[in-house]
Amino acid sequence: MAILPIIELPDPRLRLVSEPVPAVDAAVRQLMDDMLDTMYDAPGIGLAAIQVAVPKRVLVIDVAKEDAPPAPLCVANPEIVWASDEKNVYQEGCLSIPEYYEDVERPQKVRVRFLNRDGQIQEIEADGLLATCFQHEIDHLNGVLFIDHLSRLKRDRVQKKFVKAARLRGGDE
Ligand code: GNR
Ligand code: NI
Repeated sequence: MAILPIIELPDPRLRLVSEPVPAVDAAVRQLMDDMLDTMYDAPGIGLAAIQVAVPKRVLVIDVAKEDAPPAPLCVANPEIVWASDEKNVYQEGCLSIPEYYEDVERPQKVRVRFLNRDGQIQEIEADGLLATCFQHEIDHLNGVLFIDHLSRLKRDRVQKKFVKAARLRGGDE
């Protein structure tokens, strides 16, 4: 059990394209478990490995309501094999862009194929918040952040705010 530090904008590692894992071995399962601990601690409903500075195509999700039992999903090498034409708007946030929230439009439903924690191929048809979360996390694996789906004005404003905050904090100390 380990809570890992979460990297934040403007850390350039958030822009890396993560590498597929060759298989779900003990090390990948350990990473998934540490990511779940980190996500629940934050708290968040999803986390991509690059957010804990690991450039592998691994993510975890749990969109269960607070009063419901936990429903963790451990995902490696996900592929969106189908997306609906219908779109949905959710107010998104990101643990790597703290305290910033904005509406993002994405396909309402997606079918995702991935390797689960047992290394088996699994497919899920996700709807609503789960579909949004899968797309947000898969974006991270490709170096894409939710602010990339906003207008350039909004994105530049957020980027500048975080660059300035990092400078005041002592950026690369
Ligand atoms: O905790 C999170 N909440 C959230 C809300 C709406 C859409 C996406 C998310 S994911 C986010 C955690 C995170 O940054 N995952 O990468
Ligand atoms: Ni995020």
